[in-house]
Amino acid sequence: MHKAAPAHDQGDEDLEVGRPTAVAAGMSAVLHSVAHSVREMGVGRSLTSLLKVNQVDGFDCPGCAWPDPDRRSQTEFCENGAKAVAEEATRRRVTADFFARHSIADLAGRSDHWLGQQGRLAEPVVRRPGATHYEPVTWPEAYDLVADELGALADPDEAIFYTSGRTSNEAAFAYQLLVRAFGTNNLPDCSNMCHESSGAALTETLGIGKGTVLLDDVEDTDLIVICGQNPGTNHPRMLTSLERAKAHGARIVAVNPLPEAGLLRFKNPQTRRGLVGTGVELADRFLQIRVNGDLALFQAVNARLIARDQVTGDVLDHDFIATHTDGFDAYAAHLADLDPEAVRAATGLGTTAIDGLVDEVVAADRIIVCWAMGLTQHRNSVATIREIVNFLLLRGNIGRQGAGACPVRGHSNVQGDRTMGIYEKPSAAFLDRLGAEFGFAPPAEHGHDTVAAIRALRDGTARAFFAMGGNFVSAAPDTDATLAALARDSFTAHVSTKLNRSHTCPGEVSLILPCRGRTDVDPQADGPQHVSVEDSMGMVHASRGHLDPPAPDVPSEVEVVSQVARRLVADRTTADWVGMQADYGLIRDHISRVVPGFEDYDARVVEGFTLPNGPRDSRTFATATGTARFTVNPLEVLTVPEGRLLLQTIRSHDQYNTTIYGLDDRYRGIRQGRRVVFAHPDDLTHLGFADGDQVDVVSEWDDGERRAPGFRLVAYPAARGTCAAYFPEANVLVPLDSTAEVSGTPTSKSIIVRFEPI
Ligand SMILES: Nc1nc2c(c(=O)[nH]1)N[C@H]1C(S)=C(S)[C@@H](COP(=O)(O)OP(=O)(O)OC[C@H]3O[C@@H](n4cnc5c(=O)[nH]c(N)nc54)[C@H](O)[C@@H]3O)O[C@H]1N2
Ligand SMILES: Nc1nc2c(c(=O)[nH]1)N[C@H]1C(S)=C(S)[C@@H](COP(=O)(O)OP(=O)(O)OC[C@H]3O[C@@H](n4cnc5c(=O)[nH]c(N)nc54)[C@H](O)[C@@H]3O)O[C@H]1N2
Ligand SMILES: [Mo]
Repeated sequence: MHKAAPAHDQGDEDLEVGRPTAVAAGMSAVLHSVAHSVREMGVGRSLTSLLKVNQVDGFDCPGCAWPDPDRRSQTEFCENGAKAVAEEATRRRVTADFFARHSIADLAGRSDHWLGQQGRLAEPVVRRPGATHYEPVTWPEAYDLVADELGALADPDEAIFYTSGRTSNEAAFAYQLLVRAFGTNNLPDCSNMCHESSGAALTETLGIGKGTVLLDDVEDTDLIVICGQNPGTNHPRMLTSLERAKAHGARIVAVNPLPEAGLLRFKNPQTRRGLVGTGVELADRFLQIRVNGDLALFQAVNARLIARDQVTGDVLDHDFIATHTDGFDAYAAHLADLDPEAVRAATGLGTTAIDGLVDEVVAADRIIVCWAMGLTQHRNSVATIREIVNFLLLRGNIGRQGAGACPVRGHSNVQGDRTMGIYEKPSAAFLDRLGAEFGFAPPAEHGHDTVAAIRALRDGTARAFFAMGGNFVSAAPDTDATLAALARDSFTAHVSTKLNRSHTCPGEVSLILPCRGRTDVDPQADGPQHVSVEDSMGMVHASRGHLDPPAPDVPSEVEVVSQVARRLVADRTTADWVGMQADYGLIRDHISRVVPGFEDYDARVVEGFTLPNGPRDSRTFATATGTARFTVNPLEVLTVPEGRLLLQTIRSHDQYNTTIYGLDDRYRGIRQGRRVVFAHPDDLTHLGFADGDQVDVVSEWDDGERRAPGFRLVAYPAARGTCAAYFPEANVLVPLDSTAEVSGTPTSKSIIVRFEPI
């Protein structure tokens, strides 16, 4: 049995549980964002930064990847975007004397919330072998140490290079070049835990691992189906688009095990009516699905569409199917055997609910399906997303105005990082172009994704860990296993803006390298630099920071990469690392020759541009057959043994992944605490518990049990048989080996658990 004690200041003595709300945003969101910003940044810095968010001459919001509208309002941000900005632009500083006061053991006992609150990292620090504390180090010494430690490895594949999704295109491209020049494709990223399942399913069936819609499509369509996503908290600006879609006559169907506030009703804080009125009803129909039921739901819908077409002949888009797809006959034959009992068991939905959705679908000429983590973090996630593609193909909902697939990305540049080559399985074509551009032979063998990287560290086949952002330890599954794996490292280095749990389990030699973020100015030898990012819909634009950095000598991410590269791989490629650091335009020039769709990048990025997208632009599909592909996906119902529930892990309204802004989850009625489990009152009764009980949550897996101690049960209108707890507190429960088929994503949304009274 693995056991994790809660961090010592993480007690939830003040926890209050109230009623959930059914409406998102409105005046309270404005007040919350202003209060939070002023507390962290002060009035002046708040104004300078918030007025520059998502403006043409400003910076891209470091919050989510939802695109910016063309005509931006003066305040193109949301409550949670404002919190993301304040988190980075805070005036608090973590300097070397902080690390003198706090030993590593002390830091390891602190909560994620406390760690993040200490402020921006301002000085590089090192932990030397056997030391109990981090101590100051000069920048040149720090870079030398990185080069010496990595250079001393017997094999480049012994190093892991992680990336989170805030890194700019320029930094990401330079970083992957450094890593490949060093000699490995060990480039796991947060995407492995996020939309990898979407990328895998869409690449196979549509020939591109990205969505096929633009903002205009979402705002002018007939039906939007939103599955496994909580936009009111995680993509609040999407609610504005949904409101516009409704104004144009669209209908919205929400598919979710929880009645999330933002899906049900929205008061747009950017309009007067939204500030004072009752807001608009968003979802016209809510299907409260059982966790992991979506594959069955889409199969049931698709089977009904095919059956209705057999009667009327006008439900399916026969021309589209004949011209642009393959595999329809096998698919239709497979669905003919669909077992209604299996559908009911998997979805928890009755036939009326499913028939109702089918009626909506048949009435809608143009349909968009949006999804996020509720679909991607299950064992059958790739199959589920393939099934959504089947659904879209049946009625020709790809490559038409107002129709298509819309995986809604998380981190603000996670899609761009992948486009730039942050990928452990790069294509041969990409490597060929990269090698030709820089006169070297990149390694061809595929590298480790996140889970494989943890295994390699655990087994000792990898010994060094370098992170470009993120918080690997708290984001990864199986926290105790990940902590133990990282602690075996001979060397770790984290390029970070804020202190986090990953810094508290150093390798033998360990560095924390502070860096500049989106909001900071970035002066280099050739003048002030801007970077660029790609949003969830493949639109690329520039981002310029305006604020003073935490300390004058804190480098940009590009500078860190360039300094390490000059010491580690200077003679291995033709890259001019000094020149690229002085002028990021040079990096963009390289990108324009290596990455398709980025021609004339440096000039075009000023205005911004949209990347080409075959399925969307011209119904061309770069798949194995050159057509869009129907796929047959076996339906296996995830059965939960008696006395157990299916746990999903979610974000509160007051966090950004592992960064905890505060301890409230306003829309779900939670205040001043995070160790809660939401479950249906009848399920609690059935299991012999009641609202308010304190329990340990225990997950069950082939290799044994895992325990998350000290949670309060909250009676909540969750789908029957399911429950929910917050990420990252519940990550100890996610078994390392429980991953999605094909994509390898940890199954953070379907974990079998039981409760034990304490
Ligand atoms: N403020 C804020 N913004 C963020 C983030 C943040 O932490 N804070 N994180 C960013 C990142 S990296 C990402 S990836 C996104 C995440 O955005 P979301 O995917 O919205 O985030 P989660 O909280 O994981 O929510 C998952 C949703 O799916 C539902 N769900 C769970 N299981 C199932 C299922 O089996 N079927 C269906 N249909 N629904 C299910 C849950 O009830 C919940 O509503 O947000 C990004 N934006
Ligand atoms: N159980 C469970 N686990 C999950 C999920 C879940 O839903 N459930 N979601 C998964 C998902 S979708 C994701 S995307 C991952 C997130 O995994 P990560 O991206 O690794 O985690 P974050 O919490 O976003 O990383 C926060 C840290 O990034 C650093 N940082 C912030 N901005 C910058 C910057 O501009 N530059 C640099 N260099 N550093 C910066 C700060 O030091 C901060 O502490 O977690 C995954 N883990
Ligand atoms: Mo994510």
